[in-house]
Amino acid sequence: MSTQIEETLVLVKPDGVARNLSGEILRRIEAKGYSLVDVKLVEPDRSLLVEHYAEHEGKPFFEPLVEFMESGAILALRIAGERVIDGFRALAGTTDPTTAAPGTIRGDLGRDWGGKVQQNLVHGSDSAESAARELALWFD
Ligand code: DAT
Ligand code: MG
Repeated sequence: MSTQIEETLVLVKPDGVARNLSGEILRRIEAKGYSLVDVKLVEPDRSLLVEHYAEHEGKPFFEPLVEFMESGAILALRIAGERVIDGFRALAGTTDPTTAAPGTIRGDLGRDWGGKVQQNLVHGSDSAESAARELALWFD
């Protein structure tokens, strides 16, 4: 197991920003012991979102997902720490906020609003390769 410091991309999605949960989400990240490297509030072009979610292109939820991500401001975070990629995914909880475990961001703060699974508050990169790709997209 590596003890190297990793970096990952976290996005507070438009539902999180609109519900004023950015501070609560940041609090959990900081309380876990991860550090903030860079932070910005953005309203990205559709092309960035399509690129960001390229792995899901063609799936039935792709279009609603991109539309949702275009619906308001997003808080993009570059965070760092040992094993932060897996660690943040654990903090976030599983994809469906209705069944995500209590104690997680999605489990405590999210739910299925009108059948919209995409409204799950946060994104976190899922591997070292994704983190490098996504940080370059959002921050470089
Ligand atoms: P995660 O965000 O947990 O990495 P993912 O990469 O599989 O999940 O999917 C990206 C986003 O797409 C996810 O945060 C919410 C949405 N999504 C995934 N599966 C979905 C589904 N079956 N129906 C509706 N939205 C979905
Ligand atoms: Mg994903």
